[in-house]
Amino acid sequence: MQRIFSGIQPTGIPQLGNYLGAIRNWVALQADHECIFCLVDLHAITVWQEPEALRQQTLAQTAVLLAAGIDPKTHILFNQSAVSAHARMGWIFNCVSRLGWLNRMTQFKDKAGKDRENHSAGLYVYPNLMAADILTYKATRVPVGDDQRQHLELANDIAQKFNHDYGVEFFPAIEALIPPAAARIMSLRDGTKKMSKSDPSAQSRIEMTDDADTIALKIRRAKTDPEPLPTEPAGLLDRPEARNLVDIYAALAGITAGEVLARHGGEGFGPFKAALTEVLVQTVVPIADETRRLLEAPDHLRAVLRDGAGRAAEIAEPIVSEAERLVGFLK
Ligand code: AQP
Repeated sequence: MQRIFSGIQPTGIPQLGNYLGAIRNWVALQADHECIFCLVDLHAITVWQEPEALRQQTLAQTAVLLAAGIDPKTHILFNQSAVSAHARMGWIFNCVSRLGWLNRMTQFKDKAGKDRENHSAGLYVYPNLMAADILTYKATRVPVGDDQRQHLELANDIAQKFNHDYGVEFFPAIEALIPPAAARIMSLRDGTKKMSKSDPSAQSRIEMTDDADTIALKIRRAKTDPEPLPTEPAGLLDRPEARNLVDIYAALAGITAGEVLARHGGEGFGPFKAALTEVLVQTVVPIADETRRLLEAPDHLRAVLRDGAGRAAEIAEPIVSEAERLVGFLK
């Protein structure tokens, strides 16, 4: 059985893009993989987090993941900082990875923008830590959204360079599992920007704890253009907001964009948004309700994470110790 590692940052409430691009896929992969799911709090602090908010968000994300169907008994769910192997392997990889490789990472450029000098060094070396997260477990498959493709290529480069430098076949190759539909859900306010849990505007995203009224309001306010929906996907090419809403509908209903347009092409956005709200409510509201119920028992959530961290450390410790020995650290 192949081992999967995947992570999510506790930087806010998971949004629809996290769900359709990652979490939903994680739930399905549990059937035939050994899965390690991680709330990556070390990554979260690469940008400023209020300490108490970070703790609360870690618990809230745990609740959303459980509500969405993650099984913490058969698989492993924990927060990254509770297993020191990540930081140790991360440091080794900081020394294996090359500045030239990091300079090419588009996510850093997007997040840092023009104000590059004022961002943390952690944000810059984030992809090295991400490689460490995966390779600390010698995981071979990583389910992620399309935005993480470049980081996984870098992780493979780091693994290969480590193996080459130390003359061993220690780390395996990693395969990205990117869902074909819903690979990238865009902001409801700007169809050229990805939906993000830390976007300052809550109107830009559907949160996985939103109730039916909130969802309806956000979709009613979602940016669109004045034209009716086209009848063919080609008609969506230069209409990013329309395309995003069609993609969201398609991903939720498990059909293609072409099939959505076969049903709704020619409609104005009023009726289409009503239909979209309905499929969104069907998916999001049961998860939101269960999340609220789980959040009433934070001690149970903490116990789930503690148990997961213990089991994660059992896998990670021998691998990071061997990497340290290969590097030449005196044991
Ligand atoms: N808009 C998206 N569409 C599809 N997939 C997405 N993912 C994130 N946004 C979208 C996928 O969700 C997983 C977890 O992401 P993350 O929390 O580790 O970091 P992120 O990609 O930076 O997500 P956010 O919501 O945008 O967080 P912030 O606002 O903190 O930066 C990943 O597999 C990602 O591909």
